[in-house]
Amino acid sequence: MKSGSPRKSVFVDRRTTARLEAFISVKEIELRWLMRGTTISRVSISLPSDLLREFDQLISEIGYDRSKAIQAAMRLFLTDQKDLRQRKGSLLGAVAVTYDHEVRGLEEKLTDIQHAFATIVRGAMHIHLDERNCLQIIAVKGGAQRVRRLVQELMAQRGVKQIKPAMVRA
Ligand code: NI
Repeated sequence: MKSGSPRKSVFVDRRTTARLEAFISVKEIELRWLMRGTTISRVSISLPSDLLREFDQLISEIGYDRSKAIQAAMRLFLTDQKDLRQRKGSLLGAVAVTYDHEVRGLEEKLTDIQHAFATIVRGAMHIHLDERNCLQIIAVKGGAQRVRRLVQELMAQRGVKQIKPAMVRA
């Protein structure tokens, strides 16, 4: 029912009511069975307002609620991270980093990190996205563990918004 439209009263007889109640309790049991062993935690997190606004707008378009969308985003993040963690040997690829260049000292810090990882960082491309945001594409070639360390170091910096490692085969 659309909000604002007049409510219609629906007559439901006692037998239908009983059936509906039985149906609902079966669904409750099913739901409890599906969620067995799963405990739900409620958390409070801090987010930039513009990020939340964009997130809420998109999820309302695709019909997700916040909890469901955040769970999906967390699973995606875990998949990404696990993928990089499981890699062994020598890696070749690029790490894309978006960041806010107005964060004081961040640009210098990102350069310092690349110098500290000079044995695996082969070069970088800088793209100015808009007034505030920059994208750096860092080409890497080297040991998986070292690449992971680089990604961790970059991600730990305040003002870094997103990191996407993309490893390829030679
Ligand atoms: Ni820039």
